[in-house]
Amino acid sequence: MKLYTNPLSNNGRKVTTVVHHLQLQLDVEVVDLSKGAQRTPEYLAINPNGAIPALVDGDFKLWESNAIAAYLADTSGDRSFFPEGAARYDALRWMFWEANHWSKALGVLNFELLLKNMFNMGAPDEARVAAALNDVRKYSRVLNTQLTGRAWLLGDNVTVADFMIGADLTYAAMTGVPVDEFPELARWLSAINALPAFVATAPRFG
Ligand SMILES: N[C@@H](CCC(=O)N[C@@H](CS)C(=O)NCC(=O)O)C(=O)O
Repeated sequence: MKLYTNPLSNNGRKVTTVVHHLQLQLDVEVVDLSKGAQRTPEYLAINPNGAIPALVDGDFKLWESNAIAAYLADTSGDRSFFPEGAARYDALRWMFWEANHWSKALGVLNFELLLKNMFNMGAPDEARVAAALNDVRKYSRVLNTQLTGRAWLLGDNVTVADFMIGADLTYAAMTGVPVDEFPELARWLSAINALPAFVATAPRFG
């Protein structure tokens, strides 16, 4: 199996944390997004969206970070990390929520407050930042409620859904995500960041 990713990407980290947690052996190729390696014809044949992460397992090509994470979690057979039955749909519910709401709101903050500066793309659009912060607060409230009385998102065991939602917060401190306004979310994020998979995949600059 081969994973195409980039160590600075949240979406990449969603998968590399899973790889680390499940101790999977696979080849990893870093796609240099700053040089446009995601838009070469060879890479577009793997992911026509021109984005990382992507996974190749024999003839099977898979893109979308949540789908890759679910595939790896399922094929690993770890039923605590990716449960069966109704709990699986509970995990998937949170993963769809992550893709549709959580990652989008946080993605605006990452773009406006980090990427624009990194790539000399001008000043942050303050109106977009304010709107995204509104959304982040709205969704943080949802998470805070869900985490009240639960160690992890689904209960006693950490699951792939925690990993997806947690990896989106990679740059939370740098972008001023108001995690401390939500005590259960803050408690959970500390626990996520202390997991060996998250320690090992924390982005390193320079
Ligand atoms: N929904 C996709 C998003 C993938 C994505 O946007 N990846 C970014 C890095 S975080 C990327 O490769 N961007 C390259 C580009 O847009 O040129 C997923 O979850 O995998």
